[in-house]
Amino acid sequence: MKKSALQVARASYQPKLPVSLTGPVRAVEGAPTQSVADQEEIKALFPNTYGLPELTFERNPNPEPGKPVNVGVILSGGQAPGGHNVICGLFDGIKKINRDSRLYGFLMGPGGLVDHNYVELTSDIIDEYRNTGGFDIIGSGRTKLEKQEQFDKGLEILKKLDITALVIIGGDDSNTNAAVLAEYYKQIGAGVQVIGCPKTIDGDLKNEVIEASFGFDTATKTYSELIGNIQRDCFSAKKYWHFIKLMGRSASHIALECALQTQPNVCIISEEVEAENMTLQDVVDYIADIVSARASRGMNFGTVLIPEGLIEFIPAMKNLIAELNDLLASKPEIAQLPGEEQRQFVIDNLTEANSRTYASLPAGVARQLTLDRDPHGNVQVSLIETEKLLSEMVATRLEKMRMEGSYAGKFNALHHFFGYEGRCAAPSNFDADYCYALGYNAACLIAAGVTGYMSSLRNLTNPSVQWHAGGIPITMMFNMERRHGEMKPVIQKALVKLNGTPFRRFAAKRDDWAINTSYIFPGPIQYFGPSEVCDQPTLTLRYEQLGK
Ligand code: FBP
Repeated sequence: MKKSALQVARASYQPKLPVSLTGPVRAVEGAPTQSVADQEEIKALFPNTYGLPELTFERNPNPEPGKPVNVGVILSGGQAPGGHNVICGLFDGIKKINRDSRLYGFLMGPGGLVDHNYVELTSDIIDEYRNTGGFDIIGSGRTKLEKQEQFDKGLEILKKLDITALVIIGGDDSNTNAAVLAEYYKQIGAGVQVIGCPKTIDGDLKNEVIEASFGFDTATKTYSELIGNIQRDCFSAKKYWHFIKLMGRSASHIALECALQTQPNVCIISEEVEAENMTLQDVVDYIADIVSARASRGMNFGTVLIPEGLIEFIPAMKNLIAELNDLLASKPEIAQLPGEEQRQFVIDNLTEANSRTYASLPAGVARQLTLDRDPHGNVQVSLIETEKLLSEMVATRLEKMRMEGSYAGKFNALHHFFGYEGRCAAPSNFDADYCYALGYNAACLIAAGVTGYMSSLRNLTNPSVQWHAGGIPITMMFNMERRHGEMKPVIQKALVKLNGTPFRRFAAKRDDWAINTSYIFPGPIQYFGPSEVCDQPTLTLRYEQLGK
């Protein structure tokens, strides 16, 4: 395939490993761990992998030669910049253990393991993908690995290829499944270790021990570049309001980070909407008031950032979606019913309050809420056109204000949805280093003989050579949640904390940004040049870790 000049130059970038991983390592055990909640239930469900200690890697002055190891790798779920580097780091790591080690990639996600579709990843293939965006080296998919027959089917091919360790690169749901698989293989004595790596642009797989998921850095920098460009355009033409929906599924981390980077006129944070018990109309009124205040100062333009999961956080909608999830789980045929028939069926089968909320929704949004869930039971929020819904409602509200004499501006709205634009961008220096180190570190966890661990690097606001490498038992991140109508052990999703520094910094400034145009134009990601331009972590990470 023909390469761009940047791809060629970028191929020779050598990611910087933490010092502790630059030679032979030994694992140092910390204290035993426990899950973040529901300890007794989770302990009972994971008798073989619960309570394991955290691990830290140190340089090993007296290493023993390692035996060759055959490893399988899976990319799971949505693309995130840097996935290829995780695989490259893993490849280099297992070759460091022993040069006869082999790496097999299962194709198109977890389904590749179950259906025995794989490719051996040799150095020729690996070298083509160093520091590139995308997941195309082996493809990704959303098949949910959860049934014993899938685990057993997977074990057949692992045995055939003599694979003794499997690395699953995924988000909270995929790592949840990795832990279930680790427990099962341990319980039946399968002799296969399972290691997870924290991936997702959404930034919601993080906690006390996992500082960030990979891909968030590059994706938010890409979206912030685009938002900055739009802001410069709207500041030049002064005639449009841009409603920009940003990916991120439930959590608003992406919207918040982009707001911190670009200083838009409005950014809605779903977690705040829920905490303040706001209705959809409250959100609309909030935006309309800002549009009107700017209009009265002669500014009929602006930017509004909307997290894609907003709908799910409006309390009335949240109740509706929870009941709809159960209804769809018990009657999956609803999703196939034609338009009006489906709407009526749902209205007739919901409890009164939810039925009323559902009936009040525009037909398109109501339909989108009854579409099939993804394999993990999530509403496919990326399909709901919240940006259009909000701008239409804002226009209606402004007309009402005009009639009442409180608004006399012009309102022309344009709509954008940024998500896919950033998921396969060439990884920033941060993500290139982070991902390579996550993969290399996963190889160290394999060498340490452990299972049910997530590859972990900490101290991420410092240069990568100073990061702390180790492993975290995945069960440590578990709590019980309702999924598909049943209580299940899952990794707790990290939502935006309203008492956290990133949100507080935003909240302290937003009234100023609303009225005074204070846009920032971050420009494109830079891969070569001064460190202050190329190597800055996200503001979210900086504020969370350093408080400033
Ligand atoms: P993951 O949680 O699998 O990392 O996916 C993230 C994401 O990009 C979400 O932000 C978005 O809602 C979803 O994937 C879109 O899914 P799809 O790729 O199936 O269209």
